[in-house]
Amino acid sequence: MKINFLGLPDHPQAQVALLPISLEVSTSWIKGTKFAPLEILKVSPNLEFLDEETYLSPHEELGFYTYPLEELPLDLERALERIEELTKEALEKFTFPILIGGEHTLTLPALRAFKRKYPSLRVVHIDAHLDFRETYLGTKINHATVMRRVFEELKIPIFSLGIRALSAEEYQEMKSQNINVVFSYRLKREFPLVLEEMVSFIEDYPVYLTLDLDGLDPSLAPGVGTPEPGGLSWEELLKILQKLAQRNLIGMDIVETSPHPYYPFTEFLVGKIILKVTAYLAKKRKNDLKV
Ligand SMILES: [Mn+2]
Repeated sequence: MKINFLGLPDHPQAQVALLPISLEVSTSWIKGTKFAPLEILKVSPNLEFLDEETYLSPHEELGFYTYPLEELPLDLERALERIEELTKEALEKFTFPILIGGEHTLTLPALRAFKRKYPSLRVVHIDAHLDFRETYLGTKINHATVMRRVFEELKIPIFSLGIRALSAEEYQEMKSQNINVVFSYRLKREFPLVLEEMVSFIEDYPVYLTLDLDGLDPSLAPGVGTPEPGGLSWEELLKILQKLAQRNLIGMDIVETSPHPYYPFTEFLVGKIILKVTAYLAKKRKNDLKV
């Protein structure tokens, strides 16, 4: 099945690839991330295509190509292989892939593909949870261990923001590995400083953003499986996206949306995030051309 983002035909010179990834194997509480990509694409034609801040329309400036929705294999290993293969293909054909999840586990196979193209890449991770457990419910690869696997297997430096639900054990482990963790309460108190720290972490390295929607405040993104109060505001998220887009952002994922049966707040929000980040990238490209 193919449903295009914004309801527009694929742009013949698209630079942005949207990959709907209906992965749901290990969700711990409210189910539904499997249906999120379809629901996000379905609501997206109701968004305005012009970004008011940059006054640019990313579908014209960069162009979108939406991958068809496909059923993933039920076996986790095979599903992860398929996600890696799709990401690899998107990286060959497009300059900016965005994976639309689906559960957070998909970040591991996505980054396996990104790491081959960008060996020096760094990851910015927005999440309420550290996702840094060694194992969870007896398995090593799932939404609660995914950042640990990214760090151990792929050796990718991580900067985590918005954290406010964790176990002492995973936090100690992250600290001992010198991983940057910014708790949400500190982000709120010292936001300009936190932004500076993030920028000095990414420097000019290729940077990938993994955005778990529960990193945002549930008043903004209620459609998640494990809502935690005290998350990032819309304005804080936009500042972070702007900073990343001004540097060397090369791809991202937006994961853990769990569609609400009656109110598609969170599905709209994901569409808006895609428009915002691509508008910022389009703006940067225009500025670069001017220099
Ligand atoms: Mn997560």
